Amino acid sequence: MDKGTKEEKSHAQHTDDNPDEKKQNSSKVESSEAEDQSEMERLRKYLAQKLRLIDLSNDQTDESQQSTLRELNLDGIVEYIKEKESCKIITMAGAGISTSAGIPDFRSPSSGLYHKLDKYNLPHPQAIFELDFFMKNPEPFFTLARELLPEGFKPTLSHYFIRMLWEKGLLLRHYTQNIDTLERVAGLPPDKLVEAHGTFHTGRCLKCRAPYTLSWMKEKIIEGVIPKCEECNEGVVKPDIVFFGEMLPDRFQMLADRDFEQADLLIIMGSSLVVQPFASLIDRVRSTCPRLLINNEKVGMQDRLSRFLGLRQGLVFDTKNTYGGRDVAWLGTCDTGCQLLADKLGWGDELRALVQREHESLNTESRSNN
Ligand code: CNA
Repeated sequence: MDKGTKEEKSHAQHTDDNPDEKKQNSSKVESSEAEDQSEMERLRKYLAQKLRLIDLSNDQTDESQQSTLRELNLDGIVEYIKEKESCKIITMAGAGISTSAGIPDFRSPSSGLYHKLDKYNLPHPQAIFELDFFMKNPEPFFTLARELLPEGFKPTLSHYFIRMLWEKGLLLRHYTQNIDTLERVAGLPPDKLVEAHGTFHTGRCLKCRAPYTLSWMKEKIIEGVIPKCEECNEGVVKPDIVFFGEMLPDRFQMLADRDFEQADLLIIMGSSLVVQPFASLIDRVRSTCPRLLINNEKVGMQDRLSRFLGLRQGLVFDTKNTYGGRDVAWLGTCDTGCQLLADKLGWGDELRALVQREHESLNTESRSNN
């Protein structure tokens, strides 16, 4: 490190001493860099074409290189929202928007559910959400369901921020991986909501498909009984959440196809962006659409192969990269990030008041139910 700094310094001194030589050296470096770059670009296109990875007739590279944000930070996003007339925003969320409500996520070290499944004696952590395993042994899932049931949990500030985007006429759609129904509790209308991994709100018998309500399933789950169908007396009633190996709801595919290409801004919150096909929704917005990640950690980043092949896959936070200029990572809790964003948009007090009002009314409701 020291050596490098010394060498850089001595090189700089040498060229400073002789401006003409410096100019010559620098243009030599630039032209060889330009040659390297165009060689790389040729190689990239050749490989991409050979591997049929991209349609070069519609190569988006040039468009992608234009920066759509003046500043690659929260202020740049705020300025963009304010300047864009009726900005169409899509929000995408994961378990991280609900952890402050007391519902653990999957993958956070130590607090995530995957670190607490030892007692269930599973072949691997995901088995608890695998259909094949559930059919053979539904007990671990229902034991866990008791912890996850939308009972007494209140939506977080992040949920109310999403509702506020809707109230301000800016929300094109909210896509959630969460099954906790907190978006509904927060008052987001069903037509603005896509529950990509289904929901606890309803359930179905796996044998005869008879439908069941949340309150019916909840009663059984809280009693510690596996919910059995009262129609056919045989099948287990499974909440309508999507297990690994199951298809996502039709609504997901249908709306994703038309929403993402219309979006002016994508906000991703509280997800590790590892579960597919949800994670790759981030690549379905236009190549100029800014993407803001609000999360404890950077996730969903472009891998080296995609970068080399010039594929529009993954988030690019490195501003030096040629495909940068539209992705912003704000690292911290979702609630802090949403409040900060609301403050900068001039809606901070309104959001605080909304959360307070709604929490008070949920407290009153739960007192009168007990
Ligand atoms: P995940 O894989 O557990 O990732 C959560 C991400 O959020 C991680 O990157 C965390 O660092 C981050 N995070 C956690 N808490 C916060 C916070 N307060 N502020 C900011 N960032 C935070 O969860 P995903 O949602 O990405 O994975 C998809 C799974 C999780 C879906 O199939 C869900 O059904 C499933 N899940 C849902 C819930 C729920 O409904 N609340 C709970 C647990 C798991």
